[in-house]
Amino acid sequence: MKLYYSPGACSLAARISLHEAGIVAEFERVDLKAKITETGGDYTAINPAGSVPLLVLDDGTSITENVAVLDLIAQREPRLGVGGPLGRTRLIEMLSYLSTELHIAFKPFWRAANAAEKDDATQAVAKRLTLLENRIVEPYLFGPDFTIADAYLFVMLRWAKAFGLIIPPRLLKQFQQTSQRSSVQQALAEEAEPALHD
Ligand SMILES: N[C@@H](CCC(=O)N[C@@H](CS)C(=O)NCC(=O)O)C(=O)O
Repeated sequence: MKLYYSPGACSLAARISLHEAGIVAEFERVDLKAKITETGGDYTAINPAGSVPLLVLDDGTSITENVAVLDLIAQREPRLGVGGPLGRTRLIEMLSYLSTELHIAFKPFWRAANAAEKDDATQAVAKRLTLLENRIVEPYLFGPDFTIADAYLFVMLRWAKAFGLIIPPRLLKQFQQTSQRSSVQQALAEEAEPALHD
């Protein structure tokens, strides 16, 4: 497998999950502004959407979108998913919320937004973190077991810290606990480059 990534971007969730699953993968960095890969490839020819993550399977099949990439990893290593009859549904419900609500709410921080837009974004992120704070089972989103959704949440809590946003206490506990996992420490060391995102 090969993961196209940008340091500290949402693709970090896939890298953490691959390590958690014990899946050996190659990693190729993408300059998201220039849309060039570290080996000089035209990234838009590889992924027309131009975004990371992109996971290329051993047979050459490409998978885009965080929700799909993370779900694929959990299907390969069910320990990273949620058990029970509605387990996968609950997991996709959470991943979709993280992707379409929380992740999107951070977007103004990445572009040259004005102060009013950043205030609106701060409130939008806070509202979504409050919902998750009320929903987390502790210490992880679904209870004692770490899932792919925790990897995704962790990446966005890192962004929240970097932007000086307030992280509610139960989510902070999830962040601290997740930070200590060896998969996370390995992934952060591998991505120890200045950019947090694009
Ligand atoms: N819909 C995509 C969006 C992923 C996304 O926003 N990735 C960011 C990095 S966190 C990115 O690649 N931004 C640069 C761009 O979209 O051009 C997904 O959920 O995977």
